Amino acid sequence: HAAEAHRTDLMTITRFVLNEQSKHPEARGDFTILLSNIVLGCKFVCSAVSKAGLAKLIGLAGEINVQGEEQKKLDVLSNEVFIKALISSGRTSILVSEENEQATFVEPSKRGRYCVVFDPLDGSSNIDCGVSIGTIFGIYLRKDDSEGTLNDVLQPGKNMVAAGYCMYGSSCTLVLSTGTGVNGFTLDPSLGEFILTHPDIKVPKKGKIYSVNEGNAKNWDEPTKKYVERCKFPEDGSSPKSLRYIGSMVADVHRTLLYGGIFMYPADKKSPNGKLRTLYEVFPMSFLMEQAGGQAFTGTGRALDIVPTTIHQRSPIFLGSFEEVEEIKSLYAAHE
Ligand code: AHM
Ligand code: MG
Repeated sequence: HAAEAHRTDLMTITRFVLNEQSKHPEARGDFTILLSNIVLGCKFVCSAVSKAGLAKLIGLAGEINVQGEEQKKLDVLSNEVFIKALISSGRTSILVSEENEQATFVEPSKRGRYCVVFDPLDGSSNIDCGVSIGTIFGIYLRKDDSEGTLNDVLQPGKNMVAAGYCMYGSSCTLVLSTGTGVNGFTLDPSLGEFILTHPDIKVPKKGKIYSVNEGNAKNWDEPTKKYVERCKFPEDGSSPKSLRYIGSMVADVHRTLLYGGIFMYPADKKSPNGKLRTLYEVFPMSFLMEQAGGQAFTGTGRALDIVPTTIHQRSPIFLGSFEEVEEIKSLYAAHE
């Protein structure tokens, strides 16, 4: 018989995480509450991003909104929404946001076991032309004996208990890993719920796409130059790879995750640590890529092994399909 017009058994993100948690009898539901606050932030940003063009139009009428406040920039607004939602969850101790110079220490009465590192609106230079942007987040569990200090977030990425991103694109997609694989959820705007649409995402072993800002090529090191040269002029007679670069990490990584290939922001002579931030850009994306069966490499080692010393430090990154990252690793090994 024809497929049902309406699915009646919807796997929402909350139901999904509750199911996962029921496998851990010690779980107290704290993670579910934390995640639902992150989801709230994502829904807010999704709605604000989709109205960005209109907000501009309204802004033209005097730059001041009905409450008499000046229009806040979308990235500042998004940051405030996430900070407030995370604090009010009562499940966090320390928050690190790309938008804030200093970490936020939650007041004792509202503290919980988790620490969240995030970039509330990554790729914000793309807002005004309507290109996909996103939120990136990583979650640590506070160390047992800790009251909540910076050391709780200056932990290697492999210690994260969960990581994810939300992409504000042609649809709003949330990709999440709690350390047992990767799952993708799409916001159903009529329900206001994220529904499981991409169960158990695996990145293809090999890929035909490379993604990098080639405008920096002049300053690259030898292994990076050689890898990209091979993408264009393969030495084994295979077809050249395609180049895709949006300049919005969430969108470039999302495509890499689904279609395979490699995304890179390498070191160069001008930026010896690349551009991307270790804690809330490199770590969450590396965590997801490994959980999907791919790899993430810095040019010297496994990205998730980095022990950060400051909250806003940067790191070069090569991540994606297992075989592609294997190739760049061997080029670096040969270069030593
Ligand atoms: P941002 O945090 O200031 O938005 O910068 C991060 C973005 C990433 O989304 C993207 O991968 C990268 O910057 C692109 O940089 P470039 O323009 O140098 O290629
Ligand atoms: Mg960013």
